[in-house]
Amino acid sequence: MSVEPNWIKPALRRGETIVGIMVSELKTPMLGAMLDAAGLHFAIIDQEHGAYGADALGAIVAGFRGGRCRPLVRVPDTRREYFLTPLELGAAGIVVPRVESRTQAEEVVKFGRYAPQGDRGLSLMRAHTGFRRVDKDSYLAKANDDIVLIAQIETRQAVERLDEILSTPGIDMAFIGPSDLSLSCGTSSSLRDPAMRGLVDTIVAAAKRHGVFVGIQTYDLAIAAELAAQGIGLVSCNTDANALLSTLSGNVAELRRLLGGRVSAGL
Ligand code: 3PY
Ligand code: MG
Repeated sequence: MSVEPNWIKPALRRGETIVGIMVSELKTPMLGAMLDAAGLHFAIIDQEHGAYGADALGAIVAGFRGGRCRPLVRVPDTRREYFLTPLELGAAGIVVPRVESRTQAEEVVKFGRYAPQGDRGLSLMRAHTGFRRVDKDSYLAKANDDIVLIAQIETRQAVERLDEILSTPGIDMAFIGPSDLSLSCGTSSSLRDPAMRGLVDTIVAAAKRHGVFVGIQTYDLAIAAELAAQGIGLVSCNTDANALLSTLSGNVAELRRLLGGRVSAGL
């Protein structure tokens, strides 16, 4: 938890859909304010595929303070130090790629929650407490409740072990990564493909069995709406790179349609 209100799990419990973006390229500290102004509910700042070191992450996460849009951080791997820095910078949750076993899911909880649920290291007067003197016991209990711990389900092995992963106490959400899942399972990555939809259905059913939320990454808004109706509460509906490229290439195409050959073909 940061001292910022972490309203993600309460909204999901009310059955609301929360909408956000995966950010892997942009590094401006204004990002949080921009995404908040766009009406997004969360951003996943991606340290798996994106090149964000601790310094860049610190500036970016700080830029979300005061808004409703909440910063989640996708860490590169399941390691203690990868969790500690984003959480103490004030991340509202941690997304862990390629969770494939009970042991790994237990490590996610160990690194992401304070004792007794986990074994997160303690340092209180930092960004996650707003540098305030907090009452330790109530802060730790609230942080343990508020932080969203998200296990990515994106390999065949993870699908085969859904029950052991999603029954791990302290895991809040299964996040479906269609790209890696398709590669691992030999299907299309399109959520319109029946084989991929079958995998999604299997994951959603397991999540329901174990009372955990489900999230997904997709650009396909019609499918996102279908999946939301099916119970997928967290939808990451774009990436920073795609949002820029699709808008700008569309602008060029539209001007070419309006102006024809007057728009330069380049060198
Ligand atoms: C995937 O599709 O593999 C993801 O990790 C989503 O970002
Ligand atoms: Mg992936």
